[in-house]
Amino acid sequence: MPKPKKRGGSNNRWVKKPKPQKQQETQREELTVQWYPGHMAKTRRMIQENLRLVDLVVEILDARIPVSSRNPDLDALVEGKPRLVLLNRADQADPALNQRWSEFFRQRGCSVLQTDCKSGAGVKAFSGVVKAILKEQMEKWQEKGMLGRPVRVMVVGVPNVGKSTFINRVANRKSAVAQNRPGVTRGKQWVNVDEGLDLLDTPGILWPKFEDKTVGLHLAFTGAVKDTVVDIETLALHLMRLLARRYPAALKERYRLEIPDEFDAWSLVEQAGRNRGFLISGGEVDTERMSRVLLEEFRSGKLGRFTLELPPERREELL
Ligand SMILES: Nc1nc2c(ncn2[C@@H]2O[C@H](COP(=O)(O)OP(=O)(O)OP(=O)(O)O)[C@@H](O)[C@H]2O)c(=O)[nH]1
Ligand SMILES: [Mg+2]
Repeated sequence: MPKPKKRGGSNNRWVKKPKPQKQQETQREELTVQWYPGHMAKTRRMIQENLRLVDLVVEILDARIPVSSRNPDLDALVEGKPRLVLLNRADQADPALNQRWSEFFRQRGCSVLQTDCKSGAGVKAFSGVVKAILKEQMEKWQEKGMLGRPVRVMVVGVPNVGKSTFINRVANRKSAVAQNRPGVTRGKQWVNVDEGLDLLDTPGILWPKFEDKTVGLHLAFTGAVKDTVVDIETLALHLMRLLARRYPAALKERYRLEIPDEFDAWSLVEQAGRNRGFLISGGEVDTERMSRVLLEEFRSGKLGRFTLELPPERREELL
């Protein structure tokens, strides 16, 4: 088994460097993901400062990882503000689990919407839901004669979850820059939807330390963490292991993998690379290329629709 080649993320002090040795289940490489650059701490302060200007906070979660994409600091950060949870990227997540997650949040008294901002599905319901949440407050405004006061909404979430795309969908125009990589939005931006609604776009934020390593991994799988701060081959190894346990049929179909009951995740990466014809001199598999392809095909949805986390009572099963 060849040694993993190039290793990324060399200059990030938060990343524990994996040992340069064969990647096997028995010598599993640890990968500790951390990414909390200065602009996230700055955004945190900006969110706090702007809170008094808004009537409601939209918390956008990634439907594929509703636990890991929930900022544990958010409750303290937006204390008391009415909140709406969006399960975005619903088109990339397991449909049955989208339903279960929506029920989970509803049972806990949260308003929740499933959205696919790529196609716009689910977005139409947004303004009605906001009005329903703010009904009493809006009636008070009317009593006070504050006619025409627009509803102001702040949109928050982890990097790359789709905040700017969501805002563009609601506004029906490309006001906010949206791209498929984390850390695109760098400052606050108000977007006026119509005379009744203003949306505030914010840069994606994470938090200083992931208490659970799985959280960091899941955020890195989905593209909420910059790829340059993690080792791509180690990340792919972990993703391969998780998918081989949970969604083996998708791997079998896309990469023609044979997955035994007792499998070695790194061998599966190699097997997939070989089947794809990713070879380098001497017939070795280009595992770095295969690792990038696996992550890209998972993130783009080419591999299928996956939800990596179940509602909490059964979450242990997936970790
Ligand atoms: N498939 C799918 N892709 C989406 C969805 N929402 C957003 N995207 C894509 O995700 C990528 C990131 O979207 P952005 O809107 O830039 O994400 P963001 O949360 O503003 O990211 P930052 O500003 O970096 O924090 C873009 O390529 C979008 O097209 C969705 O519901 N489904
Ligand atoms: Mg953005």
